[in-house]
Amino acid sequence: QEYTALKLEVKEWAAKAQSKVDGIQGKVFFVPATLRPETMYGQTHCFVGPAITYGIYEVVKDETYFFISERAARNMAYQSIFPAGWGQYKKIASLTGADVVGTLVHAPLSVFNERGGGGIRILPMESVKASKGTGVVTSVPSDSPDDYATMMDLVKKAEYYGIKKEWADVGDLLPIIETPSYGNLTAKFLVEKMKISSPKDVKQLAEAKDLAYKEGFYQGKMIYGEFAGKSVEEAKPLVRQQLIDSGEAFAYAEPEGLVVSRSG
Ligand code: ZZB
Repeated sequence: QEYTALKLEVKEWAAKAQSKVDGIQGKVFFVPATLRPETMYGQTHCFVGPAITYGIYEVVKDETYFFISERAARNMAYQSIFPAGWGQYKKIASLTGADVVGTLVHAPLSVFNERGGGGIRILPMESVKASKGTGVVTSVPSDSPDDYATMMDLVKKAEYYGIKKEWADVGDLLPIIETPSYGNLTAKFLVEKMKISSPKDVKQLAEAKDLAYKEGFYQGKMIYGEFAGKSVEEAKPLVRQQLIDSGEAFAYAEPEGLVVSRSG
């Protein structure tokens, strides 16, 4: 699985994280792995698993650090993503997802940075898998049913989740992709049509995700951004390359996928 790993720079740490990051010089980036770089204009939040343990790993001493899962750090060490030697990586801090909830990060291309006072918020998502990608997930509720359902739940139960309601509630979503069957807010359309009422409706959400991927990729047309007018299929590699060229993203491969394709 070839992901686009995106660099979301920390602007302001959550209070609970502060003591654990004291003394770090340079920039720290949350690094979500995505298959949908063409949707990055609509990132509203970045999700972590509250119970997952993450690390802050050194990329360039006193300059650049990544907040990711241990597993992702190990994988990146074998993909020449860290300048240290092959297979080498260095953890300088350990934090749980719960520690970083509320942190403000700047998300490349997202129009929601401006609405959120210079960034978007790190929020909790129970269904984040530690064993997939980087364990960090960027949220695009216009086009990802999981993200839409999670965001609605966070808004509804802000107090239960221990977050400020305005962190979750970003106002009107940004239409990015127009599709013939689901309109221009595919995820909202599918969640409502399938009567998905909670992020715990995992079976239906998996089905909605499948439909959203297929319709978006094969029928979707960009209606926002530099590639507006192009098909999603055409725009996807163009947005990805633009993010990589600007230094805001890099390629990250999921090793399981490599093993499967090598052996069969
Ligand atoms: C932004 C985005 C926008 C995504 C979208 C999807 C969609 P998949 O689909 O199962 O192969 N993701 C990445 N890592 C994790 C994780 N550790 N736990 C849970 N979810 C994760 O996985 C790839 C997608 O799942 C990624 O692409 C990411 O969400 C999420 F409009 O990034 B995506 C219809 C989907 N639309």
